[in-house]
Amino acid sequence: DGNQLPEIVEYVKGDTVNQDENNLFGVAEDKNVIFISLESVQSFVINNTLHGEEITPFLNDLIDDSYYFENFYHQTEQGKTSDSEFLVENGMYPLPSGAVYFTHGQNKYNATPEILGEEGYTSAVFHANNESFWNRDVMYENIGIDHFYDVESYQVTDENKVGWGLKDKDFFEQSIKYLQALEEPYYTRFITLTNHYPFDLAEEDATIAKFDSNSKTLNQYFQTVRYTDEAVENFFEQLKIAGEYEDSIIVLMGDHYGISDFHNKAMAQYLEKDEITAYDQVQLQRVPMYIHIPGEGGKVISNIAGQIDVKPTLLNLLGIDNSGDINFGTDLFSADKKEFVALRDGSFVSDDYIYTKDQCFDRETGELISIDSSGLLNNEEDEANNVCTPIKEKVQTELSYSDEIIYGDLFRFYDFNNPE
Ligand code: GP9
Ligand code: MN
Repeated sequence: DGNQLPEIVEYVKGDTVNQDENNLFGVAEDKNVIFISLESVQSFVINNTLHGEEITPFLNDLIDDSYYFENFYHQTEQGKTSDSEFLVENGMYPLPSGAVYFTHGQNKYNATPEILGEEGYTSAVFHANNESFWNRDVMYENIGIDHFYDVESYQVTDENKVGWGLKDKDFFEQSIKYLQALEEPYYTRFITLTNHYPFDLAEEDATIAKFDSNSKTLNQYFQTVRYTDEAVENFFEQLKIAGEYEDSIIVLMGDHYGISDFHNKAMAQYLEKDEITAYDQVQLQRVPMYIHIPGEGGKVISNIAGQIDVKPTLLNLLGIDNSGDINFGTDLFSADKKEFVALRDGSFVSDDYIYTKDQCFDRETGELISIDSSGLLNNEEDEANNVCTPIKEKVQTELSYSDEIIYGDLFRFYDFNNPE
């Protein structure tokens, strides 16, 4: 019956957004959007080296003429790539377990493609996998994505596939003709695939040597990340040649981690640390996030942020009034950002603290501040004991509001065109 909705609406209004405080509102009005979802790319490879070589030379250079968010976290759970898509399109959290794309693919949403559709945009997703993977065919139709170029749209041969399917370079090359044929302005998402576990790559495609550790997974990861970096570089060139570059804003985002905590020993070896602590584990959930706007300079932004923030950010850049929307993000360019980034397991990052697994750390130093009441140790200093608790409670409230909307399909009871 939507009984909880007024409370949630109040919360969202009081706690989020603010297009007025954003001086980039409308800078990309009527521009195309090309969103590149970088499979399993984590931030630790950016501006980092292996065997003395840059791992991602193109993505490193791209920082110079993009807005680059260096403390941007993925917020996905079991729905992996589909969870990241859900976050980006809706500014809501995916579910604590299962994949919302499967379990609630037919809910009412107010997703970015629907909003942009009303503004005259054509939307499309490009991804060389079966359309039903993650129930995408159902969800995409529901949220107003006009075209889905799935595996059927691509020529996949023994030569141009590896691991999960079509190699990223071939994927981008074969996509260009479809992109060019789209009516403008368009809102598109390209989902890469080569840098997917188990990170297999043909010898001749590898342009950096493997890492040497007890983890075959991490050893190979650097090679497929490098391959994706090159594929994106080629894609930028092709976009320029095809005349699709100048009128488009290009967003690049890592979808989720690629290297799980199972590989922490090897990860510690790579990062030259004694061990990967719970604090490090949270920091490893950072994924690269770029917003490239033609004619706008570059800037590295250090504010804490997450995938939940993408929707209001994009709508504001495109100059679309979204003040009546219900989402849990804040514009990445707003001076007045939310005080926390919630990870889906209840861990959070705030300006000052990182909380995870009942432990509260200083965000800057990684020092353990306390272990809270439900933890194993008793801390002498009660006050220090509690610094994370008030934020932890807000995080719980926010996650459960988002879940309630999804479980109750509450947007059935909300008129986005006439918000109260
Ligand atoms: C599959 C691709 C990768 O279509 O999105 O899936 P993932 O396992 O990362 O969710
Ligand atoms: Mn993925």
